[in-house]
Amino acid sequence: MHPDIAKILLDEQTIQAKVRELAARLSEDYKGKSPVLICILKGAFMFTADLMRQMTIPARVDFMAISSYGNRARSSGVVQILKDLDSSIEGEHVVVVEDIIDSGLTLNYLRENLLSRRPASLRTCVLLDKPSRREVPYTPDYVGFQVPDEFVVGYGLDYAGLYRHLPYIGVLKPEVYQKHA
Ligand code: PRP
Ligand code: 7HP
Repeated sequence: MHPDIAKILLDEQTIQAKVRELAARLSEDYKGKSPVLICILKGAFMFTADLMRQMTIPARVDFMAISSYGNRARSSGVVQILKDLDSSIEGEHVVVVEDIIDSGLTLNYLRENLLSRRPASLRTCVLLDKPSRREVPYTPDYVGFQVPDEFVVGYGLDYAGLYRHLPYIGVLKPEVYQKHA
């Protein structure tokens, strides 16, 4: 285990089993269609890659990068698009892929933004859900795991840009935060 990690919440095997399960559900639900997976950078890159690899239907992938809001913007729910999709999603079946939903502000904004582009359908697939942190109501269509209100890293999720490479999801030791505070 990485020395900065206090405990492992979800080990590699558990994550990969859930990814296979979600991929199977998506492959069944979108049978006969070719959905577009929209990977929200950076956190969702690993989940999206593993998910797509386990799907048994043809799918395309596109990427968006969203600014992380400061405290002031957080209350207004305003998010900024740093990198937009390369292609139009008009008439497409869209699945937004996220590593985590916390306040719900990011996905709430994205839903409105993407719906205005008139996709045939729009659903959301998140690996982790922290329902206790929600500031705006949002229920993702596909959820891997519900997690408690602890700051987690690994499998794409970062603290200060680090720990994304870990194959498991864990809770950081408090002294790591204190060092950066
Ligand atoms: C994280 C995560 C979601 C968002 C969820 O992104 O990937 O996009 O926060 O939080 P919310 O539900 O409170 O809006 P982050 O800003 O950490 O950027 P990153 O993916 O580049 O690490
Ligand atoms: C964003 C985020 N990034 C990493 N770990 C968490 O627990 C997080 N919540 N919201």
